[in-house]
Order: sequence, then structure tokens, then C-alpha cells
Amino acid sequence: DHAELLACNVSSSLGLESTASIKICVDGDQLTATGSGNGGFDAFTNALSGIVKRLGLKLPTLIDYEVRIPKGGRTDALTECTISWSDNGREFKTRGVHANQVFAAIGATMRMLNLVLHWSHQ
Ligand code: ILE
Repeated sequence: DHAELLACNVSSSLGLESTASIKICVDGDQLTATGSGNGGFDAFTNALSGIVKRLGLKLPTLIDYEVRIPKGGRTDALTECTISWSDNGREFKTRGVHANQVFAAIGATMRMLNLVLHWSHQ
């Protein structure tokens, strides 16, 4: 993996925009950014696009987003988030698993970022 999420705070309140602060290590460089948005994942994505822009890359478009838990799961279940992306006509999916549903989506997004970095180095 080229990109690793070293630290991430996502904060959500009713009646206020969500915010995210992130620290990412890309090829040995530590980059930080903040973002706000309409929901925690949107705030994370806005923070990440700041970093991605500095790297001269563009993030794929999100085309679908699914969150589920195993059958019979309870409120402490692991969540699985599957995100579908479109990158210049190329469609692909990534998956993340975490007890916190926003972090499951963030895990799926970090997988996407690593694929994009890999493709851009080819
Ligand atoms: N807006 C929500 C969020 O930021 C979802 C994002 C819909 C896919 O968490």
C-alpha cells in the first residue's frame, strides 16, 4: 500500500455540518487536511480531496454506497461498506469492514485511493 490513514477524527452533530481531520502517509510523506460536509463520510471525502489535489490526482466518482451487517447481527456487529466507483469509464468496487459504519466506508475509500495510486504509477 502506498497510502495509509495514520489518524482520523470524524465529528457529527445534529444541526451542524460534520467535520473531519485526517493524517495520511503517502509514499513516506505525512499529509494532513480538514474538511466539512453533509455527513461524516462527506466531510472525510472533502478532507481527502484536498490531499489528493496536492498529489495531482483526481478521485473517482462515487456511484453507489451500501452498508450492511451479517444476518442476525446486533448493534455491536461489524459493518461492511461496499462502494462502487467510476474512474474515466472504469467501474470498480471496494469494501471496508469496521464496527463503526463511517470507518467502514473510510476503509473502502482508502482501498480505492491505493488502487488509484497504483494505476497512476503504471
Ligand atoms: N452523506 C452521507 C455521509 O456523508 C452519505 C455519504 C450519503 C455516502 O455520511
